[in-house]
Amino acid sequence: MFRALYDKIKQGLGRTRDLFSGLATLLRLRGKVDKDFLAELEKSLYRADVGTATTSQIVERVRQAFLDKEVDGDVEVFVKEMLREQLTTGTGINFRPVGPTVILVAGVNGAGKTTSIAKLAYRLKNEGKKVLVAAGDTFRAAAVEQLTIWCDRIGVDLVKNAQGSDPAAVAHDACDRAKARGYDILIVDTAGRLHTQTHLMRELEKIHRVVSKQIDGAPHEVLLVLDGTNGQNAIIQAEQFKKTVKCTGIVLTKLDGTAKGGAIFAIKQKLDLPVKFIGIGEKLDDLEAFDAETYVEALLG
Ligand SMILES: Nc1nc2c(ncn2[C@@H]2O[C@H](COP(=O)(O)OP(=O)(O)OP(=O)(O)O)[C@@H](O)[C@H]2O)c(=O)[nH]1
Ligand SMILES: [Mg+2]
Repeated sequence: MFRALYDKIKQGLGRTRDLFSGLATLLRLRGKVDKDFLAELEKSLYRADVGTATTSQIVERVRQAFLDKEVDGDVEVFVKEMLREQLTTGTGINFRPVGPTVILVAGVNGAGKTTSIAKLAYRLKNEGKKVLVAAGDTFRAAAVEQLTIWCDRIGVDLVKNAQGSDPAAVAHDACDRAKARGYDILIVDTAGRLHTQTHLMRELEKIHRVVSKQIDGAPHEVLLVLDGTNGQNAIIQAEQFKKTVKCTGIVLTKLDGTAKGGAIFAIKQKLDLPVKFIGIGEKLDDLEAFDAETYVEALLG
């Protein structure tokens, strides 16, 4: 089971792995750690898109620990360990012991919010949870229909209203229903928005507020969906989102279609939010709980 998951993530990260292959090869060399080695290490970390801060930190620590020493695989272990340490392993969803756990999902247009919600609903349903979804994107034409198709396919219930209606009202109704009918999970979709669109950011705050009045401690999770193909450019957007709503974690999507998976290190460092899930494809089972050790092993193993 673990092996199958590892292979799947490894395959999903294929293009990023290509970018990390220089680093992987370097770490497997045996001999003395000298200035050339350190320069090469710096170059390959940088090329792998892990970000300047992480790169300098790793190079410096390797220099301190290994300069002029003969090494035999220990640098490889050391660097992998440091990369792992940079990433907090996602704790997954923090479930409430009683009553519905509310998960609000936000992000810019096309980041992969709705698809990730479908994948998450599918995953949670398979774990035996009673899942309700709220079609809080009443803005984009066909958004409700897209979510309806997904929910029908998965077999989970959906609360929706007409396009153009108030998304906070949809969230409100969904909370009522989740409480009344004993759902374990309520996942609220939202329209894509840019942090520069003040009215839409206000709307997101409103959804947040309405949900918090309906259910104790809600939203229990606010997942920010970031498009992995944007690499480190996703960071600025995320910083702005964080200012408007308190986020609890990140879903990093589309890692299967990009070589920019190394940006996860910079994302974690700059945002100080755990990556909770990664998207590695368009199918329902292409969302994986993020695990730092598996990720680093998949990049360099
Ligand atoms: N390859 C790949 N494609 C993905 C992944 N996640 C989402 N997509 C695709 O990205 C596109 C946009 O996904 P949506 O889920 O509609 O994105 P959204 O954030 O809800 O978009 P808006 O509601 O318009 O803001 C779709 O074509 C998805 O199939 C992923 O992990 N891998
Ligand atoms: Mg959507």
